[in-house]
Amino acid sequence: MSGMTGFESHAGPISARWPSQRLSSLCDEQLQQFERDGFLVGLDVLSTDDVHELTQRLERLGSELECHQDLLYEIEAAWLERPGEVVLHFLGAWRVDEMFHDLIYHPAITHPCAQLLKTPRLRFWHDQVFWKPVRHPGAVPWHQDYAYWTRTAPAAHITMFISVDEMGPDNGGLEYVPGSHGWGLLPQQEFGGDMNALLDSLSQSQRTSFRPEPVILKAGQASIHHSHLVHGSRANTSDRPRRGVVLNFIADGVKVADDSEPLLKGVPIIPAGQPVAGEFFPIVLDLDARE
Ligand SMILES: O=C(O)CCC(=O)C(=O)O
Repeated sequence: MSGMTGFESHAGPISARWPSQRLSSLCDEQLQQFERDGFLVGLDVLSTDDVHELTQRLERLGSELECHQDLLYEIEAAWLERPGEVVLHFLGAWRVDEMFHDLIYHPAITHPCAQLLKTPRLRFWHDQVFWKPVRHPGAVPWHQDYAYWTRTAPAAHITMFISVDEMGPDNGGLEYVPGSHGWGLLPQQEFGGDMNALLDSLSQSQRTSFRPEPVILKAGQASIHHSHLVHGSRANTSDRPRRGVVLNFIADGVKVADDSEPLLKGVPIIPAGQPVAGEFFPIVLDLDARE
């Protein structure tokens, strides 16, 4: 992994940091719930000690963001221009910090995602951090994740949101629109733009069904959502920060649909039609190899 990360990493597909024998599995009811609603909430992913360590590492990373610009894939441009108004959002922490790196192999994270994508081989796509400081007005406009990912196809992508802090409506918690994963692909939304801009693109019946539900998580718990689920979040009106570490995965076999630019900043171009693969997109779970 030389040059790929800012640390010496020897972690293979199964990292020594996590107890690799224990794969958390979703039950049939959860699988059906995901099919119906497009999301699951309240998954226990990180221990109290892990949350404590991740918080410390995140705070260090947040205070040194400029030093890591080479390794990070992206620091949200709108945040750089208007940090007092826009949520801090950056991609690529897994290349900077060893714990963020190892997190992508965590069995309580990878197995549920593989189950929901119905794949034996789960591949890492990228990570994201969404950070709302205390009493911060930044909202994340309603959006679907796949609207940002059409450079890869087919859509066999999934998102896990891991809450670093206790999260609810008062601190600008995530909100999901149940059933909206069945609405087809809607236009991409501008980060830092109008929270409700997406509503202009909804049909009358979609507007009628637009009933967001708050996602309530304890620190260390996670939610998982479908690549087409409409979600967003409002301002943090509380005295508590609201930080989320988001991990995005794909089923092995997803291909590059557009090679006019690298898939992510600094990543070698993979020709269109070729599967997404290579050291930047490692296999994080291979169920066939475990047997
Ligand atoms: O943290 C937020 O409010 C937005 C998170 C998000 O968009 C995601 O998890 O895909």
